[in-house]
Amino acid sequence: MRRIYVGDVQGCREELERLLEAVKFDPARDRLHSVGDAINRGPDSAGCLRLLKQLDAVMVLGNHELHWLEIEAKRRHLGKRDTLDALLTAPDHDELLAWTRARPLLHVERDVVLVHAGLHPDWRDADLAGKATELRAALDDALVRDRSPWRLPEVAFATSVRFCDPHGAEPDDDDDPSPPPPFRPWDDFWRGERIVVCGHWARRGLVLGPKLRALDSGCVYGKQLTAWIAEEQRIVQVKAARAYSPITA
Ligand SMILES: [Mn+2]
Repeated sequence: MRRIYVGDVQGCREELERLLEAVKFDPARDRLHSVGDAINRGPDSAGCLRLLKQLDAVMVLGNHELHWLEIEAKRRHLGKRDTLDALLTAPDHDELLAWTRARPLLHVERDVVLVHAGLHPDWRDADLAGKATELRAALDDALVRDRSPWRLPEVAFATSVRFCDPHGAEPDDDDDPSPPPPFRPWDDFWRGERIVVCGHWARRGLVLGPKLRALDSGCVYGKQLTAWIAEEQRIVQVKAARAYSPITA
């Protein structure tokens, strides 16, 4: 079996389909993994989720999936740049929502951990499976109690961190311009044996480190959609269908 990890798709279904062709994806032999943010900003969020669900992909939740859950719970409204309308009225909306709600925040394998944005410096590599269970239980509890997942600091961290300090505190401002020291990209403070596969940081783009595969290469901003094939130690990219536009998140 090949494990194929794909970066932030954000509604770019056509590019996801082309990427699956480019890696010669075989559902009998391969398992697709998504870093989350499969939806929003791009043209076909419902189509992306439908495809991931149909392929029984592993997906961790990203900030855009949590945003959608907040809209469903009527705690948030659609924003100006949201492109979720067709998802909200899709004929299979309920199935897609149920599938998405059941996704984890961390997916821990023997040699790889999948997370949308990043890992907190206080978390221990040896106990990531325990942390995954803990975060999922905290999210379930918040959803059952009709409370916002954004009020759970660890859930917010996993789905939205870019810069942090050695204790995991995040700067007030975003990543443009980069915040001053002691803030550093979160992975500067993470020490673990597993390879971390993540997304979320389009402005930083594709980053390949000894233990890092940061795969958000800005497809929805007109750049590329990226896959990493673990068993082949190989990156595959397809070009975005849309023209380049400045990265805003
Ligand atoms: Mn994100």
